Amino acid sequence: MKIFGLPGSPCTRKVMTTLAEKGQEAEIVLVDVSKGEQKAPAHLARQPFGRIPTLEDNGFSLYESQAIMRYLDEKLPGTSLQPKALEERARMNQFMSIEQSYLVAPAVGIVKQLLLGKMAGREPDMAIVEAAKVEVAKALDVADQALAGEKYLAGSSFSLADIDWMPYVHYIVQSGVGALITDRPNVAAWWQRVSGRPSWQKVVG
Ligand SMILES: N[C@@H](CCC(=O)N[C@@H](CS)C(=O)NCC(=O)O)C(=O)O
Repeated sequence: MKIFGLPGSPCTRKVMTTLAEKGQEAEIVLVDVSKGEQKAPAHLARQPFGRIPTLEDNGFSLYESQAIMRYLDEKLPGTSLQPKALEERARMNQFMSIEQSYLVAPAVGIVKQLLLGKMAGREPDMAIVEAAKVEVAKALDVADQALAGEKYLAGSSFSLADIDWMPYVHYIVQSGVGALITDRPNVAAWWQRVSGRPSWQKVVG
């Protein structure tokens, strides 16, 4: 199995964490987004939108990180990362959709201003940061409510929904606005719980 991606990218990390949960590894073929390699013809042939990651498995090629996560979970042996109970599975899907629809864009806004911008020596645009924080807070409030009395986003079991949220929560903390997490006690407890998992430690370590 090959993953065309970048180990530090959130979407690549989702796939790597899923693999680690299954006790598996794949070869990472670097696609360096800082050099624009995701827009090169060779990669566009794998991912027509010019994004990472893409999975290649024995001649089968698949992009979109959530689709890859589901494929790997269903293909590989080991504990399922998709709850059997219909309601929990539906809630897992709901939280994966929330991540794509409401969390990613503002989280990327924060990361670009506070983390990547800083690394490039640029002053952050705090108006963008503040607007993005409002949107991230909305998604985190929803998660905080769902996590009241539950250990994981889907309910009682760790699932693909948790893996899906972890990379951006990690980068929110890394961006210096970790109060967004620690101010929400259920999200904070969840983050402690999931970020200590060996799979995640392997991926970020
Ligand atoms: N919905 C896609 C999003 C992919 C995506 O946006 N990947 C980012 C890295 S996490 C990327 O390729 N960024 C470079 C770019 O936008 O050109 C997925 O989950 O695979």
